[in-house]
Amino acid sequence: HDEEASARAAATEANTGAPTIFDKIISKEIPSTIIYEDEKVLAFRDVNPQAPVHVLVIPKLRDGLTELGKAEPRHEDILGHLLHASKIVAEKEGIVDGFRVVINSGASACQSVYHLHLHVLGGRQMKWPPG
Ligand code: D5M
Repeated sequence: HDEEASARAAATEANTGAPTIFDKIISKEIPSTIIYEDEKVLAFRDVNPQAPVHVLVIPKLRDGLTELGKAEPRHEDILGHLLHASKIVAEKEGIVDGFRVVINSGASACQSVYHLHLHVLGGRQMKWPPG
């Protein structure tokens, strides 16, 4: 329970709307392994993979989307674009026949980076319910 409490505390601490590490990944100041990129989104491998395939898909422009729980009607287009980009990533990674897309929103979900991101996971049998 200590571990859970500290993950939750770190997630709360991180939720400031300040720039995140993903800005530096978008600007390529910090290297990442890019799987897919277009004018609106960037997809790159997660540094702490939870499955053989674990890719993050993010909007290049955060535009207030620190977390899914902050989504507004103006975000509908980018939200759809991110979901479709996740399918392109799954195809490119050879897991389109079985994959999972996860969005952690907020401290209770242990979100740690406050720039919306979709986790694309696959390459193994996924379990349900998730933790
Ligand atoms: O997921 C945030 C994810 O971001 C977590 O799985 C690690 C990943 N991460 C953090 N820093 C990096 C860098 N530099 N490259 C790639 N991936 C990174 P959350 O849903 O917020 O818990």
